[in-house]
Amino acid sequence: MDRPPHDPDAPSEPASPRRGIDADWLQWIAEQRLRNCSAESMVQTMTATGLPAEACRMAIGAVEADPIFVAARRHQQLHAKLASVAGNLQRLWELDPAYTTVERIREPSREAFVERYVRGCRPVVLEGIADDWPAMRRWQPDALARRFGHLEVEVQAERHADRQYERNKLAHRRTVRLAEFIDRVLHGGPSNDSYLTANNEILRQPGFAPLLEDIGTLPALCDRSRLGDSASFWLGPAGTVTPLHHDTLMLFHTQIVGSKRWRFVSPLHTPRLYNHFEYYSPIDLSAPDYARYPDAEGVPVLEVVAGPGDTVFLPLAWWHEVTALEVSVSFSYSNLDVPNRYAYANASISNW
Ligand SMILES: O=C(O)CCC(=O)C(=O)O
Repeated sequence: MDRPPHDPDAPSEPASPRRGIDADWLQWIAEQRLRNCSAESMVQTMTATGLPAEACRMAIGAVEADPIFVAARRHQQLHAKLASVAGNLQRLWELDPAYTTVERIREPSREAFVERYVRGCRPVVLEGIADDWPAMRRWQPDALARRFGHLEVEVQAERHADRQYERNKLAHRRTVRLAEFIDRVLHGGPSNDSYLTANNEILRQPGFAPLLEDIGTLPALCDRSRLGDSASFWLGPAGTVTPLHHDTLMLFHTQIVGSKRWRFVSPLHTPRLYNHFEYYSPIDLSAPDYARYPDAEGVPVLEVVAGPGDTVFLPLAWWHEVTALEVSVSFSYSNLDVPNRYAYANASISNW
């Protein structure tokens, strides 16, 4: 490759084809080319920061000829192939005129449920499951405070100070007495600042064991003997938001008190959700930033509000964002008697 002409005004720097273009720029060039940005638009961006145009053109050429870039292109083509397979299957799903409706059903047979919702991979709300649950009478927040208020629980707190509160959930753990937390929930008004989430593990604590006795009939495909190990308790004010993510298993989520709005996005749309880190998407379905995340525009969102006694079924890998519309108490469980542990490869790109 030709070296750029020597610049007599820059005596301390030897001339180099990548003059002033450091490793960050080279990575940027590679990423933009992989997104099929034209060389000229990249040169414009680079020269706007003061870089010499000729050096920019040479660096772009050098990156494209680099065998490492060529290998990255091949992997990109494979990824694009898989994304198009998922996208085409999704087009078939969306042929269903009722695709965006979350059905509500009552007392399905085990076989029908497994076929249509588990293997068919569709979210659904089951009505009536909790009709015989003592929890429906006994889990009003003030009643819980009377029974368990003296016990300590772990909540997620100070979430307002951190946009990535769910990703950073371990840093937000705080221990409080349940009575104090419930008082805040009942009298503090709507807020997303603190929330008693599945991570609290309270159902594994001996003091909270009586809560499990308040759970009655389960959906037909649940294994009762594994309830204690697979269940989670959720309590918070109106306004809590669990941001868009997918789980690694399927679960049921029964609303006991108050209501939550569930928004779902198909797993086949994963390539459009910027899932660069673990199980999270940066897309806020309430205020999506399509300038920053253009591929997410037009992705259909399914929405349903679950009220007291409703049980949401979360099928495999479906993305979901959950907002409490009122003070809310709910109970989730993943003790399905079908295979329910799934591994996912993670991109683990934390700063993209
Ligand atoms: O209820 C919530 O806030 C979130 C529930 C959820 O995302 C889950 O169980 O995976």
